[in-house]
Amino acid sequence: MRAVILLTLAGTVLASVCHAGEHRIGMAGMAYAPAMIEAKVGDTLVFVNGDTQAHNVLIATVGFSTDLGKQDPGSQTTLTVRKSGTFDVECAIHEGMHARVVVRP
Ligand SMILES: [Cu+2]
Repeated sequence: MRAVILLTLAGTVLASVCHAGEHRIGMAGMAYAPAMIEAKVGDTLVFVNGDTQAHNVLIATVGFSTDLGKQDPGSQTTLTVRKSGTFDVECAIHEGMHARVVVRP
């Protein structure tokens, strides 16, 4: 019984660590993966360029607009979301690269 309780507690702690509010988004093959991200206010998006070419994170949605600049292969950039809403991420270098982020309160 005690072991079950301890395992449950450990699971709860692990779960809270895993849900610490970080979302990793890969950039490779002309795509963000995942391309649909659900986050909460205060969460951090980590864009990881695992490709052999540079990419970019450009947000043109009103109220969320930002440009994280050219991102070289092997590098990562972070963006902490400060308010709820939905915005689109695009790569300024490659026209077809898109992702959508839904931020809940
Ligand atoms: Cu790109």
